Amino acid sequence: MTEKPETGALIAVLTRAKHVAVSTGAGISAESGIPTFRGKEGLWKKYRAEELATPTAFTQNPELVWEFYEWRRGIIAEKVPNPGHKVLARWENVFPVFSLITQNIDGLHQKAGSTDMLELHGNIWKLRCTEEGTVSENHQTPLEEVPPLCPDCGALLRPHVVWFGESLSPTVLHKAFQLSSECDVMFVIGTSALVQPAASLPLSAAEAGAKIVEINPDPTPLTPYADFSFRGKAGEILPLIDEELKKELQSKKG
Ligand code: BV8
Repeated sequence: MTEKPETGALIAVLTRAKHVAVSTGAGISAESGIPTFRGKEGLWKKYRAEELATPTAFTQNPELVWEFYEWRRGIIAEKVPNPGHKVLARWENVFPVFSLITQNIDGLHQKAGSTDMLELHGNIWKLRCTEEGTVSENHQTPLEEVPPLCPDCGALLRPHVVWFGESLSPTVLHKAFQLSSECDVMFVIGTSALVQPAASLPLSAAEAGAKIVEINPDPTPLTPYADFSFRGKAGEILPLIDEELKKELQSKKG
């Protein structure tokens, strides 16, 4: 990052905020070494989402889809949260109400200490029985058998994630839009703002009067709607904002 971004106006908003929401995408995990989807080294460059992260692909070739998820599980398993994740974990106890909503399935927010969040698209460390619908946690890398089978009924297990063309959990989606309409500020961090319905959350927040803060090295379709736009990396920008916020809250305490 070249110059220190101007954060004064944002800090003034944050110290008055009652409810701060944060929506994250793959970019928040980029500095942890997890490839994003659309970046130059993006996951989708090697694979096409439509070929792999879809129910059709899984029905047609569960082995191939599982190879894709095994490869990602292997990458994610050894990665650790970066300073951006850690600031968001701290913010759970800084604002009167704090909500974290993520599109990511890597579990790094939990590893950083975030305890209460909405995972819009599921979690790569959870498996779901295709027959019984039961969900289990499994951190084995590599898996003992690929594709994994349900120990109870023998049916195929699938990643407990939302694929393209699949609906999100109505409960999770309803809660995400409710939080978006209630917050005073919504940070939108590390997302290309292309995938729906996640990309509509900040617009819903803005319509309800929230200030929108975007953190992204690149502009996105959301940028024109952002009240504050920081062109940079989450792992650098968030600690800067957090430092200024700490100073301001300390000075208010006297
Ligand atoms: C659904 C889990 C109803 C699996 C994922 C309306 C309009 C148009 C299309 C649709 C629509 N409604 C539904 C659709 C279809 C589709 C969709 O949105 N398609 C897109 C491509 C147009 N949506 C769906 O299918 C959704 N289902 O709506 O159900 C329905 C049912 C049937 C038919 C139609 C509708 C389900 C979507 C969920 C798909 N599952 N993940 C898996 O991961 O394997 S999506 C997956 O891709 C991620 O979870 C994430 O959501 C998305 C990737 O987006 P980003 O996170 O933004 O990542 P990306 O790489 O794109 O961008 C990274 C950003 O970070 C960049 O901007 C970069 O600049 C920035 N960055 C990089 N480094 C840093 C950084 N930022 C900060 N710091 C850094 N250091």
